[in-house]
Amino acid sequence: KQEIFLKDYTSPAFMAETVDLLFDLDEDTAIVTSRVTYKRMDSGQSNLVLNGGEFMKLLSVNLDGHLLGEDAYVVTEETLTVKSVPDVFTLTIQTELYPADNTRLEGLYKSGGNFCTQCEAEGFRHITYFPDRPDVMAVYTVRIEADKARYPILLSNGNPGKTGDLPEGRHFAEWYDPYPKPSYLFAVVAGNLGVLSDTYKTKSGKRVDLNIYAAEADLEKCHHAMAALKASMKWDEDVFGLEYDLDVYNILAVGDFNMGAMENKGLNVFNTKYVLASPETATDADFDHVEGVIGHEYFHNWTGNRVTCRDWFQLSLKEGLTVFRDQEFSSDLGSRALKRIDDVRLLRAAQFPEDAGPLAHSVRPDHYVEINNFYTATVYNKGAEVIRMMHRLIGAQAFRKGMELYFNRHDGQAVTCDDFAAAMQDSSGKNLDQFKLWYSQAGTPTLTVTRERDGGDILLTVHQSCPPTPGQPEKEPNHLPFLMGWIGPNGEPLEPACSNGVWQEDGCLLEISNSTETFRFKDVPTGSVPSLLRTFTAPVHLKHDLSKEEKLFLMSHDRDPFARWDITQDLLRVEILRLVDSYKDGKAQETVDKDVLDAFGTVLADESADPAFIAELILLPSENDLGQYMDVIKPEEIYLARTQFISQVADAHRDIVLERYKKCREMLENQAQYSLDKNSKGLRRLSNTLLGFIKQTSSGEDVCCEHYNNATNMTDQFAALSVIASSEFQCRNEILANFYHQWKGEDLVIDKWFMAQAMSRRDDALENIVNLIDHPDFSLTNPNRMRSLVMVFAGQNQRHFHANDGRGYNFLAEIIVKVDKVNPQVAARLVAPLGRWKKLDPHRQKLMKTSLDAILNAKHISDDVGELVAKSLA
Ligand code: B3K
Ligand code: ZN
Repeated sequence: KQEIFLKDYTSPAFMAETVDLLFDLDEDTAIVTSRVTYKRMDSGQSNLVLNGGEFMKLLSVNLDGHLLGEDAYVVTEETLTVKSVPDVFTLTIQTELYPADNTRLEGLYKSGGNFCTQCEAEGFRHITYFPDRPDVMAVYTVRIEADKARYPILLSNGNPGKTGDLPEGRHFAEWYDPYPKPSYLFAVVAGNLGVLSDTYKTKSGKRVDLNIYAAEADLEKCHHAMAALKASMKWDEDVFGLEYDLDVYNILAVGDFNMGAMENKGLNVFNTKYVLASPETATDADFDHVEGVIGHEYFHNWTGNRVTCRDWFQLSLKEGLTVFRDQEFSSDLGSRALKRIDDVRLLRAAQFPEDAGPLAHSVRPDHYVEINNFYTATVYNKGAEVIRMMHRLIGAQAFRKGMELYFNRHDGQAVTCDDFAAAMQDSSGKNLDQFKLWYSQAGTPTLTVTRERDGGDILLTVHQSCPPTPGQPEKEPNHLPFLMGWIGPNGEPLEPACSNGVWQEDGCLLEISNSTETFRFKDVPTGSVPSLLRTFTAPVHLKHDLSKEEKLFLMSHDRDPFARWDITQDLLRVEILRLVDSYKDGKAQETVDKDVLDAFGTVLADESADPAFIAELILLPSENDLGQYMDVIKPEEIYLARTQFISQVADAHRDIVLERYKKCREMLENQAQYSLDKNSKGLRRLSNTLLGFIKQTSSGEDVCCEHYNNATNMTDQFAALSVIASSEFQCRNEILANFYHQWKGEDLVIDKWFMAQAMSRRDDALENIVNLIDHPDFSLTNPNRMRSLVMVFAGQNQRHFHANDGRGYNFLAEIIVKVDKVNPQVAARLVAPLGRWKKLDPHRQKLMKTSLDAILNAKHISDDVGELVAKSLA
């Protein structure tokens, strides 16, 4: 495949106006008849060029009722060119597809015996020949025909139309979607499925039928998703005034799916992982993810579907904005501070390393080979941060007005990130020209904050810089909001006047646009401490000159929960890294600082705060996180130092830890039943986090095994399983076996069984992980299963992935080559960890590059994997 460039964009030469599709489904094959009306847009183009794919067979081409001979068109592996077409015409094409053989899970495929589709980004071209690009928007009518007993449920986008019986035990259903849409939002489903139904009444009084389709046995696990859907519909009405626009909203849950879910108009297709949830089989975090993803796909109905992307370079137009919307939705439904902590953790864990490595790209990339490689943390999560910064810079009211303006201007269109920014600029009057650098410039900026006293005032200087990224050696300064506060010497919040900052409800907003900016805070008493980058108002690395004492002070006095969490992470990170640095001859020469230990004790004993928040405070930075702050990552030392830190805390505060744990458990046991309310979730979260410390004490084995044995829900059971799987406990093997037998057949839970082992830091873990590939329940073709072992290992088990003999790298490289044959999109997702070699020592660098070379040299690697491996080696 050729690299394509944003600068080469040209508008479509032909528009498709109406699309009529007939799906004639058999057990293994499908015949698709597509009848499309086209209109010439560019008089310079006499031929119609359509996209296609190598996995379908062209049966016939018919123009305005005339069957075309083979001299009238040209077929290549990727295109169909119809020569010298009129200005307006109807083209009817028949193709034959083989969904049962489709392991790429793109286009039309089968999962669990049912037919479903995945068309974003370029799957529609594997169904029929079509201008498969998002700026070609058409109105679709669909008719599906299939065996009635095998496939009683027949679905597509939009509103239902006629249904009826056909000869030979077959039946049909028709669907009509009145909203013009790009082909990537097309979907069709045929299957034997159960359904959970409900209704929603929109704010203008329209009744919408809601259906979640899943395997009959899974229907009882769909209630949480249904509640989340209704809450999403209500939230979008309340917060943005946006109402649902069809008579039905259908969701299908499938077990084989490349990503989380897909927002097809009126017919979302979901990975079962983000629909099914019951207390016995799903953790509290899983419940939250279901809610978040259901919200995300629903919110796409306006941000993505009604207004879509002009081209795939603009992907963040819909994804960044929709992630921002789902984050706000979850914040409003749950706790804003906890949600922000989660989101920032994810940004730092997934996006910062991407931005610092060979695959760094801007939020709006300007070139690509395979668009599926750009559904990244940068486009999604940094993209959401860009929207969040706009929201902060112009304010919530202007943002809402800007959204209205955006829909007024662009409903039914395919537009660009510039169009979105223009709506925000026009609604607020704020110039966003410099701000838009966030779309085009890759890399995470570093902000360095220093303080200087000038009489009674403090001069606070913020300096910004951004490292080079591939193709972008020099960076311009960014425009960003920087929220901060002050805590006075007695621990009370202060609001000193600021020369060029504006005090808002949650702090003083500084606007930064130059590489160095100084702010004067008037009359700041000696001993006051600044609370910096509150709520993480910009996706940056923050460097500051706060002393350990000042951090400890903020830890106990800052009332802003996010800032309190972040400074605690900072303190812990610095302390653990000090231990890492002190490693010599396999031993740390240092022990944990007494003040840090004491502060930890104070947090543990704090009964006034929300237990979930305490859990966040005591959850140490991950091994991956710590590595990002080192010039050269030392995986083994990081693992040892972090474990040493946990042991010392557990030693120093043994009684508080155990007591706190017991109290949480007692409070939970006193509840009549499992509940998803904030308090119960918090108590589970805290007690489960404490298990990690208890593990390191002499009563560790007893408490952890008892926790496992007493568990009545997956949150507790999985927390204990994870700790035990990574331990040397006697009970380990028995409990792993027990879990497996209890849950055999529950796919999403068996995924967790693989996951727990993939995360194990035991000395023999790598061997075990390699052996699990041969486990009868392991599968390379089911993305969830494959990821639960391989992705979790490579992404989260730094100690063993970076095994000094290169076994971790080899293992991953071999799997990538194997998966690539089955499903290139999913294989490509595994490449990133191997590409981060610049951060390792020369020995490991060499091993990693050898593994990357091995992939490149394998026979027939896909463009998906090829693009990322080549970039990773550069
Ligand atoms: N838009 C889809 C992702 C499609 C990925 C294609 N490789 C899900 C989402 O972001 O809502
Ligand atoms: Zn999305």
